Amino acid sequence: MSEGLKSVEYGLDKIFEGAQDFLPILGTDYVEFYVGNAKQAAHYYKTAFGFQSDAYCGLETGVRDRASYVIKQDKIRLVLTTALNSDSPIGEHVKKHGDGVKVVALWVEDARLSYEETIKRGAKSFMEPVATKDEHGEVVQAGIYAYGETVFMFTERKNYKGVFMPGYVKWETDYNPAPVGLKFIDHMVGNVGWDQMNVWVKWFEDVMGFVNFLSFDDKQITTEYSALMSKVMANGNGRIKFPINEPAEGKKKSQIEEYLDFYEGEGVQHIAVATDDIIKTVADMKSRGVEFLSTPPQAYYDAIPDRLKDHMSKFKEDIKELQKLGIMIDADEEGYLLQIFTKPVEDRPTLFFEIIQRMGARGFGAGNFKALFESIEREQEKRGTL
Ligand code: TYF
Ligand code: FE
Repeated sequence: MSEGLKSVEYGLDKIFEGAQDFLPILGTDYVEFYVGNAKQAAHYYKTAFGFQSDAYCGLETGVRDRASYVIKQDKIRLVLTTALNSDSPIGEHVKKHGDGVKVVALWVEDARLSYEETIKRGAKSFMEPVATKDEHGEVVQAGIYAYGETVFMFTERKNYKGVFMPGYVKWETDYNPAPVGLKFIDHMVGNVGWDQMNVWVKWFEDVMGFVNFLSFDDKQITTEYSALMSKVMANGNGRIKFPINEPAEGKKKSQIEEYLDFYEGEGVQHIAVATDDIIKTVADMKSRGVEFLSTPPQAYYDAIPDRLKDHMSKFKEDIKELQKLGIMIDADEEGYLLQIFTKPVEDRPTLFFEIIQRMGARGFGAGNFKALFESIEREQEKRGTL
């Protein structure tokens, strides 16, 4: 049994017992992208990913330096923000990193306390607590730096009844493509530099009170060509999960190194979103133009019944149909999971999305790593970055 799966054997209660409760997190509040053209990005995520228009701020609402579009799908909220002039830090961020995730907002009961507790434990400040108010109430926010230039924002909204937050108006539009069944954010993965994974594991432990609940070393995550290491950090209730990847030496360039080169630093590599009908969700997204990584080979699908063993009786999906869409299947002690990965959603090979359906499994698809990384390498090959 691999080191990574050991913690799963301990069972539900034990995994998170080392987690601290000084930072209770209710959920992911929103993820904010800094982009070159927020109007077009919002259109893409509505059209291709099935998000719904929610809120807006920009010139029309009296904001002079930026425009932000808030879009929603079930519990997932994305904010697409762009600069309106050349001396904006938003523009600087886009110039350096391309489009990418700037802010991961965590929904908390008390933003001031979350800020104090994490700063006390060594967090670097991005924004001191600020309360914004309108006729619908008050939102309090405070932010700390995580890896690279990525920010974790504590968002307190218990005294707010309006759309999104003060400063935004409801985004009214006649263009409302249907949702594709995306429900909530399952995990968000960060890529960090050489020898930095354990630095960030310690940061999550010390500053955030998280625990390391799964680990994958470079022996497990390796193909003929490249390797990486990964550790999953989780909060006390296990609902917030931040895996951290570090490149490892291989014969050729690790996909993590490719990311670090093109993002010009550390940052969010992928956002995994959950669905409860992956076949429908992925078929829908494909028909709307989302590009997914290429399908694993026939041998991968031939091995599925063996891999699922005990879970085969519970397995409801049609393997042929999963194969047609390129969806991968993995199992652990507790159940199975179905997952698939998009190609990068920008021109730089940086951020991508994962669509995941958990059928009891709490792992990350370790059994799929080889097939997945080979598929990523086929893309690296085309880009000349392998
Ligand atoms: O989040 C995870 O761990 C899985 C697998 O570069 C994975 O989705 C790990 C590393 C990576 C891509 C996917
Ligand atoms: Fe993932």
